[in-house]
Amino acid sequence: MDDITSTNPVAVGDEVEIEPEPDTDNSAMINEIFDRRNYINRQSPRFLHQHHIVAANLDQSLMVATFKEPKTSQGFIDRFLVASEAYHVPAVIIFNKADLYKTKELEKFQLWKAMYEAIGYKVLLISVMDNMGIDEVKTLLTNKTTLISGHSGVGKSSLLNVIFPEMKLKTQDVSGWSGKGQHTTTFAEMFDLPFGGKIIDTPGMREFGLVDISKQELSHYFPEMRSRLSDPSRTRARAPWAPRCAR
Ligand SMILES: Nc1nc2c(ncn2[C@@H]2O[C@H](COP(=O)(O)OP(=O)(O)OP(=O)(O)O)[C@@H](O)[C@H]2O)c(=O)[nH]1
Ligand SMILES: [Mg+2]
Repeated sequence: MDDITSTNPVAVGDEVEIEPEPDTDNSAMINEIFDRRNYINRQSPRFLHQHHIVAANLDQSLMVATFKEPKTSQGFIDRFLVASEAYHVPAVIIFNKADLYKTKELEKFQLWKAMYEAIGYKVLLISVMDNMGIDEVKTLLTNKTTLISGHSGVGKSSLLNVIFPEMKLKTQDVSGWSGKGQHTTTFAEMFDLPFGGKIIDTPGMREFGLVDISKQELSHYFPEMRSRLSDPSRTRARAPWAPRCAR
């Protein structure tokens, strides 16, 4: 268990044993937290020596990114992918707000898609606004437990509302002043999907700080490095970070 250094001993997705509290309406006490199959954690933004468990017992994690309003950096995506690899959660990258992309952003998308697909990640281009690519996302979510994360304002809650309108999650415009999201979703919450599966909406993150990964270990969480690590001659022949330098 992570009860020593994590800011939240119980996380969304945890399986627990509860005991109803007598003389209360719906309150119960958690008696036991069962072992986690996996989880995603990140550095606590407030206490740098502690970590925060974003969610547990996941089948997959979706990183919602965009090139516009607000831009997602490659470093942010990579740190999220490393955390997913480290804790054995398959990750998918979804670029939203395609309706706002011009030629420059579309070219960049093609470049990044090729780069991430070459190392085994699924990459989708969608627009919640134009209802584009939504069926593919639904197929991806069916009968799975999925964590959805990304910066504030990228459209995580909007995506869930279009998939399942009864959810009626609160959404809010990206601030015209800062160009950033306004942290509309404030806590992680899990919902049952009508077509089978569960989805966890989370508050937007400014940064995704990695925890508990040593320098020596880090390369193991880059799929393109793993194959080179087992073959030293290839490591020398080509810089291992080459596949991820597209900007
Ligand atoms: N143009 C455009 N705007 C979108 C799209 N998807 C979402 N938005 C807008 O982006 C803004 C932010 O959306 P939210 O769903 O609140 O974003 P979020 O990722 O849940 O943000 P936090 O809860 O703060 O983490 C809203 O004004 C949405 O209407 C899209 O495909 N295209
Ligand atoms: Mg939200």
